[in-house]
Amino acid sequence: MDRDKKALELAEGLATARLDRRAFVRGALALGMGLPTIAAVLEACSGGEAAKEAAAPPPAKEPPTSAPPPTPPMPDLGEMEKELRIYNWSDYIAEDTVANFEKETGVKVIYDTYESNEELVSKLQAGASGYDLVCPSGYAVQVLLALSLVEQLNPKYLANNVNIAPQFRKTPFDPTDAHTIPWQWGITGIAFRKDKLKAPPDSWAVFQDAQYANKMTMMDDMRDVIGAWLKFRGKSLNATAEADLAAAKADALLAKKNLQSYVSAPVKGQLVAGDVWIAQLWNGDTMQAKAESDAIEFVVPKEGSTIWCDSMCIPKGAPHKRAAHAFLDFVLRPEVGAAISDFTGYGTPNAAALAKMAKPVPYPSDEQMKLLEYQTDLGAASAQWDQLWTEIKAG
Ligand code: N2P
Repeated sequence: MDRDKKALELAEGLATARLDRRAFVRGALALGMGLPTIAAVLEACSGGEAAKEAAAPPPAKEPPTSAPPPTPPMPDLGEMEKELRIYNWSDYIAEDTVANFEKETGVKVIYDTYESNEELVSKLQAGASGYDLVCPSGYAVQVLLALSLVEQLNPKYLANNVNIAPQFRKTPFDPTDAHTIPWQWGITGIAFRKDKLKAPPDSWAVFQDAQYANKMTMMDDMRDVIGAWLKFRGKSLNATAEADLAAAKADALLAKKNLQSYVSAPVKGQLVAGDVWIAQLWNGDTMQAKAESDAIEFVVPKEGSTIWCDSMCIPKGAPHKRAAHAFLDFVLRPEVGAAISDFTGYGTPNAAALAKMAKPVPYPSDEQMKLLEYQTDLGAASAQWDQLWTEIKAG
């Protein structure tokens, strides 16, 4: 049986309740299905409610219309452990955050980094990762929840969660706020060296301009690369129509001839060194590079782009849950949250921290939001997106 047939069988199994969500995700990962696809199928089989919500900016917290069902009391987490293991995206925390936490609590922190949601999920799925805190993007949270790989948070230890801005509560991927604490939000766009270019780029078309061949990179990220080419043609970055995807593939292959590579955060060094002049990149990482070379600028292409939010959560079976909660409550302090976002260059979902930032990143205005889109359910076209990305990378 070929891969497409197997994928279809899995999706049907989920839709007809022959497979539960956990069994579906295990099978899909074993088949090599991408996380965006898995999240999309889960979304489709849940009636698409989350996707409808996610199409709009994060909703404000509404007061409950009826009394919530009684929940069993959360277990006490006991004494603070001596150690804490954190697994986070690279360059996504202030330089002294961990040291300050260690000094205050006496807890020893082991801090490792990753470059993609796929890397994170496969590490957790392999089991016994030993990590106590991780930071997936929205659709990866959904996959981890379906795999029962996330612990519920105990609000008793999170007094500072009152600082979280209403826009970042009750998100589509954690509708009851039971599992995640929002970490940073950001935007995908184009980083460039203004000293090397005749004019600043203002369109995704720049990646198809042969005069910059071998001086450009795009991110190693299916949703952002195909999404960029969809926006370029005036489509939603969640488009599923065959003709739209075919056009995106053609555009991506035209651009690929000019690219040095597909690379995400590590491109910063190449931008600073001047080996890369134009890179598809996130806004915060661009600001970090700019701190080393003032010639670096960031632009959101006129055709539009992606906005996203990543969240902290505790993997199932984490050995140091008390210390994990202590760290979350520590980073939810206004001054700690402000220091993190001042370093990363990303937006903070912490309203009290935003007020204290030296270089505040304001939430996008309604006008800017017209250019930005959250990634949502790809529906029946998910497998096609996976296939397209494979073809683009091989092409
Ligand atoms: C990495 C931060 C970007 C996270 N430096 C993208 N979700």
